[in-house]
Amino acid sequence: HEADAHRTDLMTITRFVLNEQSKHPESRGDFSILLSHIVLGCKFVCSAVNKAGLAKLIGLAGETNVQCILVSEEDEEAIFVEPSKRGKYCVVFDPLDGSSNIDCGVSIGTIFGIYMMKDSHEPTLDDVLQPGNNMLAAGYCMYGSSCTLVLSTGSGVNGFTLDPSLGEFILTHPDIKIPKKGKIYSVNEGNAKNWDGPTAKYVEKCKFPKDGSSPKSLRYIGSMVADVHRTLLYGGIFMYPRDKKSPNGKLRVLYEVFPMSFLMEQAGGQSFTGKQRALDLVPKKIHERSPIFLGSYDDVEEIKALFYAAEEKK
Ligand code: P6P
Repeated sequence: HEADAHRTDLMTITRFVLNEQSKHPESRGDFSILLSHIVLGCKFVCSAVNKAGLAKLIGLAGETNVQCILVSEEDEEAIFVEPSKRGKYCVVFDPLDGSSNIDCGVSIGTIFGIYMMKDSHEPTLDDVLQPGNNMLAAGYCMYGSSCTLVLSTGSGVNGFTLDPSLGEFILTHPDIKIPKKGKIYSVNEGNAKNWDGPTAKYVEKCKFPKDGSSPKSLRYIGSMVADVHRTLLYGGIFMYPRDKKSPNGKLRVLYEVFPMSFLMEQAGGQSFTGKQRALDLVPKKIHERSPIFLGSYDDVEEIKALFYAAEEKK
């Protein structure tokens, strides 16, 4: 039967990654091996998180390392892989973003980005202090009612859902495109007292539109992966602005802002820091923060206009 035929022709993330690799005949497969290790890590975290409380996550010691530098939100210093196991890629990641939400069952996630080393000599921090434009791939895995992995390797965005009976991620959201405009704004209104002018003006516009349109809905989960995933699928804007207490906002450039900005642009949206296109940022420190406004193209365009108008008045 037609339905059964589809069931046997499952597009798994493994097949998807290998299909991508076949588009680069010169590649030796290191990138596919790296992605498959990241996918394995996400499956491991998914099973641990689903045990309603994290057992101590022991490291997944991979035999063949194909990366040379690892930057994790959990580690103050970058991790340099030992020379014998060194590859040509660098991975920046937040292994469990939003982990303060675990106890109340709110969706949390892993966020990652992949760079190619600048040159194949001794790796240095410069290999990860690259602009977001240089990222080769980015993605997140959301641990919620289902385990969903959203990935881009530079030619669009695809979503995969873990089928626990197979232990495989199956392609469920092919070629995700974010709606050009949305009806949702997502920000922690509790910081409103300390917002800068353009942010306050934009949120005011969302709540009391002057053009007679209906107000936007506020949705804020306080877990970046969940807020961004909803924004990607339903449209709208997600913001973590700067404020008087945190002049660079709260979210980290390398493993929160860049990967989510990469995905948004690949899905037809955009991502802005209040000053510039987020992916144009060049980080100077591995745990640097930046304000962020990302989501539907037209919604971000509106807040950009308010920031640029405020610049002009200075
Ligand atoms: P606030 C979670 O702690 C996190 O890093 C992101 O996942 C989330 O978007 C943000 O912080 C929430 O921060 O200040 O609104 O609680």
